Amino acid sequence: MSISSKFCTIGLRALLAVGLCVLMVSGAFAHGERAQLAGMRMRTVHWFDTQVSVTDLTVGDEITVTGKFLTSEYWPAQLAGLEGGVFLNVGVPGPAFIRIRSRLNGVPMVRSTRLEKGQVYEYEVLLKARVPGRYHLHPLLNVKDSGSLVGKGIWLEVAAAPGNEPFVNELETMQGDVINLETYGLGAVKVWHIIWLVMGLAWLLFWLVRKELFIPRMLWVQRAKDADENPSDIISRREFIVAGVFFAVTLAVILTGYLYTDAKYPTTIPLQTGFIDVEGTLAPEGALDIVVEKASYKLGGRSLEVRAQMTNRGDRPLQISELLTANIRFINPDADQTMPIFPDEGLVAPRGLKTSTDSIAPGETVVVSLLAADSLWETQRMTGLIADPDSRFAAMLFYHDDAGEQYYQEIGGYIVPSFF
Ligand SMILES: [Cu+2]
Repeated sequence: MSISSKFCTIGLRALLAVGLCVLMVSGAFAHGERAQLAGMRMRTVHWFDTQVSVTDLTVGDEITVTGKFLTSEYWPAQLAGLEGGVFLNVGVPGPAFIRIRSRLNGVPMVRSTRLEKGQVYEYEVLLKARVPGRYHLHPLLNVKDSGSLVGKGIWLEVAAAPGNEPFVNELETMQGDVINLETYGLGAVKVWHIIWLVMGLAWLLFWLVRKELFIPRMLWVQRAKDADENPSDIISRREFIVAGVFFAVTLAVILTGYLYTDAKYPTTIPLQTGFIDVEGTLAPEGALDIVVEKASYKLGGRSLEVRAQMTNRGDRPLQISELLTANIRFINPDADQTMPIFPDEGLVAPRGLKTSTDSIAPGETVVVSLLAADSLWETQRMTGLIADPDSRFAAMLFYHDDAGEQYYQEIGGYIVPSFF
């Protein structure tokens, strides 16, 4: 493990860790997707089929991000679930795009929603490029009290508009005015900043001139207390009047601002906060019963081994093609067909999955051993699994029948770490 990754995994969280990792890790994954706990990435949201309509665009161009996710039944108990509030978004460093529209299973996601575990949701987010640059864009769910759960990132290249034209974000209000949201209301923002800066500075100046900021006054109060006097007596009449004037002016400014804005914009509606309902769909499970018997994570072998009893209840043979967990795809190279692998798609181990059984015949019950092995376990910092106080795993298993029908379902269970 390199020094940089050690620094990042030791447990320095929040800004410090982000700052360090950004400085020390190569630019490729510099915004924290690997910093999330391995168990959390495996057992919350299984993102798959993530695609963008275009990867090279110029400022003002639109781009659609589409994909699907399956919400895990193995959601960690200590983590707030999807029932409390979820907002569909994209993760990109800075306000580089604007979101024009987003849908979850066809329902507009202008507000937050609540989701169920064990359901499949299909999303679509329409964005418009705003700032030139190279971005790693992720679909993500902001989950109330849990934070952001991110899907696989895709690199996008945004070029400046011809002639460096500034970005325009125009829309028509209910009154029929066309406004540019990039500049709308900026004057008022500036005026309010100036008003409060002036007020704050004046207040500080009054006390600075008297050389009576915090420490001297604290000492005065201490001295008065020691001498058994009333510390409140140190507030002079002048100080009292000045403080009263500041208080009155502050209230007057706020009230004036409110009344002025109300008169200037009589027709407004408040920001909307309610939840939007969206129905999930069930995963297209084939006629395959899977009972996980044992799972182990081998640190040295950088592999996850799952032994499961599988029963084919259908009338067609089934073949396992892929295991997906924590956004990493382990593909069975011997499978006749797999889910599509997109050009430049990251986090794919094309030969990462080995199965002990080539295909499961109709009516057959076999114990299948699945071995998902790749250095991605290490580079994606999944090694943290061994330090999880709740050692469980979850993954998606993709399989198909001999007619080419694709199925998938979630598997999961307890996992035993192995150091050898
Ligand atoms: Cu990223």
